[in-house]
Amino acid sequence: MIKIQNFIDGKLVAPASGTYFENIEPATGKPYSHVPESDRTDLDLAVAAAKRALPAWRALSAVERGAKLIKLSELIHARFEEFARAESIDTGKPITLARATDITRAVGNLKGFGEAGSHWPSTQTFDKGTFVSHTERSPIGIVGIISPWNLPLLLFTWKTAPALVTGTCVIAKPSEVTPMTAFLLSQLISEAGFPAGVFNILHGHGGGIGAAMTDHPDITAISFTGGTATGLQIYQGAAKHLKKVSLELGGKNPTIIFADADFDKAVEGAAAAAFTNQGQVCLCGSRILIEASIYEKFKTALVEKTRAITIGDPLDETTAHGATVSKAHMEKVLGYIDLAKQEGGNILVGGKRRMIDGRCMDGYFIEPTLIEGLPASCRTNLEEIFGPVATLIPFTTEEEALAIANGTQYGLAASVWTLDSAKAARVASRIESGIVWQNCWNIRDIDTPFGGMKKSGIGREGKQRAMEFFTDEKTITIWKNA
Ligand code: TXE
Repeated sequence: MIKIQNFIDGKLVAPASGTYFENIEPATGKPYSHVPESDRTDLDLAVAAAKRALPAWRALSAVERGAKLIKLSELIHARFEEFARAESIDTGKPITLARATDITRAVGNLKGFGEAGSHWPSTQTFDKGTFVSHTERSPIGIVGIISPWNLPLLLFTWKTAPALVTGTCVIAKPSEVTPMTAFLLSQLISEAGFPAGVFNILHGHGGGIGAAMTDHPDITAISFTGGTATGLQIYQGAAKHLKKVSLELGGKNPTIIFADADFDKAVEGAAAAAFTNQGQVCLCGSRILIEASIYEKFKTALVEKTRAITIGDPLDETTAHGATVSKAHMEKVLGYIDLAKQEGGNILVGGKRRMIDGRCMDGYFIEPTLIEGLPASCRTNLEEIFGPVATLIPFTTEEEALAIANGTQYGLAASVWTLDSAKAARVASRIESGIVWQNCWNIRDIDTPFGGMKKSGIGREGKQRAMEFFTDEKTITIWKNA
């Protein structure tokens, strides 16, 4: 049984309370590691270490700080397979996906933000003749990073890398459900050259150590990715201290298929958007809106494609669809399938837990599921399910598609499938979401702003936006004829 440790002040340490809880492998339902239950004592130690480290860390140039991130990316890359395997075991996701997306992008985040430090447009100058003003940015101090379980190392690095390169000291908490790759990373931080206290990692439950981070007066900002309900709690907790927050929350994203789309690519795109990572990506397209004239043909092709998805042991190279992340989450998703039936939905394919022989016989597998026959305004079509469940909704006009697409409290992402570029542009500009993909899905570029409208979040991440979040801006005005 692996014993995970916190990383405080440059050292791997046990939690002050000495308390640990079990970490379950979702593909087998069996515990395989122990996770520290950190509390306020651990947090105070981490904050004190960060305070000591901050003056020297912020005094370094962004290039010097970035070099340490680049070194960390190289160290992870050198142990790529170990990280990919750990991510697959911890989350239940196929190892092929952990390699292609999670670890590849984690390495890319560390390298990309490491390089960005030296050339982001952090200053501006305004020359008004008699006076000139310029702005400069400085790190906001000690920041808290709270990350989720669906893309553990990818999102952990996506948030910590910009914080570190801009000169803040970090206290980061990975999800208690998937702590393993952050633990592996913590073993490389000192070797990458980070001074003690700059980058601290605490493990534990959100309601305990996560809430304590939100409430700590010396943590000046919280960057969070997770569910909307948790985001709201963090927002309220942070408000007490007037803390800066960046919240990346849930989605109920539409995939809009017009009759003039490239049919085969749209079927493939809709399936990928619905089921990648067992539907546990905030960007997943869980509502598939299909123009009525091609509804039956599209439905038939999509059902066939969904039925062909290989479900199995995440460590098997041929598996395309693994386990959902936990028993509780599996039960939540199955509960939504029951709700869909009660609301009058017709299950076209899937709809059940999948039992698998051998090593994975007690794993948390759910079949990729498509449901039709539900009104756009029912709970199944309004609430985030965050599992391998998508609904099919016919529409007849562009206006109707837009009304359905915009008819939820969320506004994170959408994809639009049509070969009419004017229509694609029109629809994209009227969709209420932070990201719209045209004839593609989940193309993510580190340089572009990332985040949601409405209840999908506050603020934007991505290269420049993230670095702005972790810095404060100052204007200095100089009277020229003094
Ligand atoms: O995530 P939580 P949960 C959605 C998805 C899912 C739902 C709940 O719909 O079914 O959220 O998932 C920490 N103070 N998403 O409960 O709670 C927690 O420890 C401070 C969407 O597993 O949002 C973890 O590190 N921190 C999503 C992180 O918050 C707290 C990804 C995320 O956990 C806390 C995951 C508290 N009071 C779930 N409570 C996305 N946007 O990608 C929990 N945490």
